[in-house]
Amino acid sequence: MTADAAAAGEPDTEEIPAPDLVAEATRVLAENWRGLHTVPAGGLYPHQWSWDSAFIAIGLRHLSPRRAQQELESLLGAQWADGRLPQIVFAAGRDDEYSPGASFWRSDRIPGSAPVPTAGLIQPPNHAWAALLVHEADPLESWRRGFLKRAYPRLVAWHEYLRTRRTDEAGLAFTVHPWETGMDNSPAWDEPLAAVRGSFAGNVPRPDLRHADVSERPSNAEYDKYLFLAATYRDANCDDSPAATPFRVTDPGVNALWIRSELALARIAAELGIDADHAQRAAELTDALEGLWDDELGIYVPFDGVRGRPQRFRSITGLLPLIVPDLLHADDLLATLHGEHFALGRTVLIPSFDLTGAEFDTSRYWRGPSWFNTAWIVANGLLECGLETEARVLADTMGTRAVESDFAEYLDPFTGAAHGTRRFSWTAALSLDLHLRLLRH
Ligand code: 9WN
Repeated sequence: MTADAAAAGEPDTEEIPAPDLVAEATRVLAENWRGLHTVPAGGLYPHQWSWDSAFIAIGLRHLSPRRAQQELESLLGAQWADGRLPQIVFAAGRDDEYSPGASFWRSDRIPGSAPVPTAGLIQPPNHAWAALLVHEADPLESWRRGFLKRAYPRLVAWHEYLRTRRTDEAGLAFTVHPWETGMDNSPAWDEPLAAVRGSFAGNVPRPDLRHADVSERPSNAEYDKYLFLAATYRDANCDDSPAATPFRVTDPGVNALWIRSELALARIAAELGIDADHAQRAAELTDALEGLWDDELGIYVPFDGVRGRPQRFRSITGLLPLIVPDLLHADDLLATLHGEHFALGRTVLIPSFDLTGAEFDTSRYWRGPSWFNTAWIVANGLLECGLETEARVLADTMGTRAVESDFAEYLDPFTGAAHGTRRFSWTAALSLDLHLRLLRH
C-alpha cells in the first residue's frame, strides 16, 4: 500500500503497470545496434556473434525488417570460402575487451578466411530459420531488397560446409569446441574436455570477469582448455581433420537447428522457384538424429566422437529436437520436459541442466541457469507439438522475467535471480518475438 493510500485509510487496489516489454526490448536492441549488426551486450560481448545475430534478427524483424535483414547479411558477408559462418566477427580495436580476439585468431593469415577478421570456429546453424522468419515479417520489403536471392546461396554454402566437412559417420554435424555448441561449459562436455591432453601455452586473459561474477562464468581450468583447442585448430588453418580436432562432439541441439534450418531452406528455395533437395536432407538428418535418443534417460544425448561414447546427461540441448517436425520421440521428450528433471511450469523458464543431476548449479552459466534462447526454442517446439497454451505461458513468463531482470543473460531457475550480463540482446529479441506472435491480442 502506498503511503498516501495508507494515510487516507484507503485500500490500494490500483495496479502499477509493469514496464512495457515492447518499449524496453526495443530500447535494448537500439542500444546494442552498431550500424550493421547488434552486439550481444555492450561490455562483455563487443563483437558480432553468429547464432546471436540470427536470434536477434528474429526479434528485430518486428521493429525494422530492414535492420533484421542487415543483421543477417552482415554475418553472411563474413562467410569463409569453404562456406563456414564464423562464431565471431570482430569489431576493430576491441581486443582488450574480449578474449580471444582478432589478434589471437589472426584470420587474415588463414587461407580462405573472410575479408574481415573473424574467429575460425562456428556456432549452431539457426540462420536459415531466421532468414525465413525475417522474410515472412515483411515479404514486400524483402523482395524489394532482393534479400532471399542474396541470402540463399550463402546459406546453402553454409549447410554444404556442415555436410561436407563436419559430419560424423551417422551423417550428423559434429562440433570441434564447446564454444561451437553455444553452451560452453555444459556438464555434457566435461568428459570429452577432460580427455583433451594439452594446455594453452600463453597466459589466459579473462576480461569477461570485469562484467560478470567469477561464480557465473566458466572456470580458468576450462578457459585453459578452450584456448588450447582454439589455438590447435587455428594453427592447423582451421582444418577439420581429426588431428586438428581433439574434441569432436555431436550435439542434438546443433543438429535440431540444422534440420529446422534445412526445412527453412526448402521453403526459401520454393519462394525463389528453385528446385532443391533440402526437404530430403532434413528427412535424412531427422532419421540420423534418432541415433542420439537415450531411452533410459528419456532425452537425446550428445555423442563424443573421439572416444566413441554417448554423453549420458539430461541437458537442455537434448530437449531442442522438439522443434523437429514429426519427431519419433516427441511424446517421451515432452514427458521429460514436464518431469522432475526440467519441471516445466514449476521452474523459471527451463533449466539448462538436469535439476536432479550432481553437476547442477543454479548460477554457473550453462550448468543449470535458465536461458531465454533455449526457452524460445522449446516454445517453438511446444507449438510444433500443437501445445499452444503451454507455449503462451512460457512466452508470458519470458516477457515478465526479461523486464524484471533488466534483460539478464541467464536466470536462477528457482528464484529467477538475474545472472551474467544485463541488457542482453537475444533476451530482448526473443521475448519480444514470442510476445508479439503469441500474446498480442
Ligand atoms: C563464447 C555471445 C555468446 C553466446 C554463447 C554464450 C557465450 C561466449 C563466451 O556468449 O559464449 O562464444 O564468451 O562465453 O555461451 O552461446 O553466443 O552471447
